[in-house]
Parts: sequence; structure tokens; C-alpha cells
Amino acid sequence: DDGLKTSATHAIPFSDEVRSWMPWCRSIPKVELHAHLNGSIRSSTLLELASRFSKMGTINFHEVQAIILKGDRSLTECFKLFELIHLLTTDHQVITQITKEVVEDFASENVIYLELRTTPKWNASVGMTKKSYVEAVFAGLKAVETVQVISNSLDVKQNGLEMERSKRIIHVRLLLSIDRRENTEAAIETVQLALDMQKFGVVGIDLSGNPRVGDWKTFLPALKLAREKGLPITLHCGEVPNQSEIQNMLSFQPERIGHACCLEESEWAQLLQSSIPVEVCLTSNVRTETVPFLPDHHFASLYNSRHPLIVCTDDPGIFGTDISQEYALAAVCFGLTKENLQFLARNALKHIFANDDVKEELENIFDLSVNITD
Ligand code: 6MZ
Repeated sequence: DDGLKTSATHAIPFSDEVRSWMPWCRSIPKVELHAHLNGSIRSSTLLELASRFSKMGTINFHEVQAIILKGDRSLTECFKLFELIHLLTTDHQVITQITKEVVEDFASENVIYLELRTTPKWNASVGMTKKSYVEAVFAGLKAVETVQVISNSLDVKQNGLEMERSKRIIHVRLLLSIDRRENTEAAIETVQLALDMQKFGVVGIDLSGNPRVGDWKTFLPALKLAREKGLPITLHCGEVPNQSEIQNMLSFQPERIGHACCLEESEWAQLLQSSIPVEVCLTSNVRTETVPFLPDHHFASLYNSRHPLIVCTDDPGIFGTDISQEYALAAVCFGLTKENLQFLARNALKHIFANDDVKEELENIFDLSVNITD
């Protein structure tokens, strides 16, 4: 199926052209660095879960179905949907299942390195702690069937990659997210958990959640702890206009930022000067109306300034997109060539949080594939 997942709206134009780019965009190896686990769930799985919950009388299936299938949604509606999704997924088995499916879906788009981010959650009623939540995510990585998942360097040594050379490989690492609704203590708990679980494949910290909620000062102690311990950080920055926060974030010099939509001129200059790589999420920004019209997206300015950027999906499940489609949109809206896209895909490796061995291995895969996909 080479069809576009989203119906074209006035904000995302040129659907025929985008469609024609899809097979090629799918065929090249890619790196995904900004994808939220619960935002990447298949709609079919969400509907299945909704049906299960409605049979128990907890929710009304038709109401939930209407919400899930709705196309465009504002940023506020988006966070309402996340509350609903979390209601359906707060259970170890479900977390394991969705992780497995999400990794299989990224692998089917030829993603060879995935940094998946998720907010560790606790829920006493199902015996869930932040730690057991993350363990359920790792169990999902082990359950993947369609490709061989490598999530840490021990995997490579113990499992002997040679055994399964017939299967394609995807490297998956986790970022643990701090939700902006959390207090300092909860944020620190997440950082400590990330530190404890580095050996299993946690490689960094993300700050995300409703950008209209929470205060920079609340998260700073946790972020400083991560920094002190050498854990890389990516921040959702400038999803809404909030000058003082944007300035604080840029001055903190995180290893990467996501979005960077609502920067004033001086902040924009600060960003360009900083060389902090930006995770760009085209469809997400347009769907949530943080960027009104795709061809006006700041991708163009970043790209033309040769600022490091990474094409990412954000929440492919809820925005009806996938990483190949994001590359196709970039090609069509900003007039990029195949060579430009291949450069972007390979260049993303420079900004991964996994170690240099992984980078080198993946660079080889890219270089081998260039001849095949020309
Ligand atoms: C900010 C977002 C987001 O962590 O439960 N999340 N945070 N901006 C966005 N742009 C649309 N999209 C997703 O995945 C879902 C969570 O990721 C964050 C929100 O905190 C959301 O609840 P996990 O796996």
C-alpha cells in the first residue's frame, strides 16, 4: 500500500506528489529519534482496546471511536486524547503489546535505528510502578517477531548476531520522558530509573507533555541530575509561545530539542548559533496547528541555514503518518532531491544518543544501501 495515511488538507498540500515519493522514501534506511510510544499505537489496536473496555462497561465505545478516528485535532484536543489512550494502555501486558507493534511498524518502514520515548507511569490498582512500566516496554522489544531487535551492547555479545543474519536488524533505544504535569520528585525518580536502566538500553531523558502545563523550574533539578550523570537530554521546546521558557531551555543547551515552532527572532538567532539539533515533526506541527501551513514550516529555514535537523514523526498513530511519509512531505514541500533526503537520513546518525560503536555500524549499513537505492 503506497497510499497516504492522512487525507490531504489545505495545510498539507500536494498529496499526489507526496504519494509518488512514498515507495522510494520507504526503501531507504532511516533513523527515528522523536516518537512517543503511546502516540505511535496503531488505530486498530486502540479500537480493539476501546472495545475491550466498553464490554467491561468502563467506556462508551462509539464515543471513543469517534475521538480516535477524528483527523485534525488541536494541541489541547491532542492531550485529551492522550488521557484516553493512557486509560486504555495502563496495564503491563498492553504496554508490552503496543511496544512490540510499534517497533514492528517502524521496522517495516525501514527504520534501522529507533529512539522510542515513553513516560514511565505508576498505577497502584494494577501493581504498576515506573520501573515495572519500563520493564514491560523492554519485554515488548523482546517480543518483536518480524525483525531482530538490538537494544544494548549486551544483546550483540550474548545473542551472537550471526545466528539470525537472515532477519533484518533494528536498533532500538529508549528515552524516558518526564511529563510536564509531574512534580520535581517524580521527575527525579524518572531520571534515577533511566540511570539504573542504562545497561538495558535507556539512553536519555525527554521533557514532554502539554506545553501549557508546568514550569521549567520544576524540572530543572531532574534535568541537572541527568546532565551531571552524563545522560543526554532532549526537550520539547517552543511548541507554544513561551519566551522565558524557550530562552531557559536554549541556555541549558540540551543535546537536542523537539519542535522549535514558536521562536521569536532573538531566540531563533540563539538556536542557530547554538547548533542544537532540532527534531522536526512536520505533520504533527500542522495537525496541532502550531504551524498553519506546511510549506511555511521552519524546516526550510533550518535546512537553508544548514542547522542540524532530524525528520521525525512524533506520534505517527494519532497523526496518521509514518516516517516515510514525513520524508516524502519534506521532498515535495521543500523541493529536496533524493540525494538531499539520503543525506538527511544518514546525517541523523550524528545526533543519536547511543554510543559511537552503534553509530559506526549504522553508517556502514547506510553506505552499503546507497548503491541499492539509487
Ligand atoms: C508534547 C507530547 C506530544 O509517553 O505515554 N507527547 N508532548 N507535545 C507533543 N506533541 C503533539 N506528543 C506526545 O506517549 C504519550 C505522551 O507523550 C507526550 C505526552 O506527554 C503524551 O501523554 P507516552 O508513551
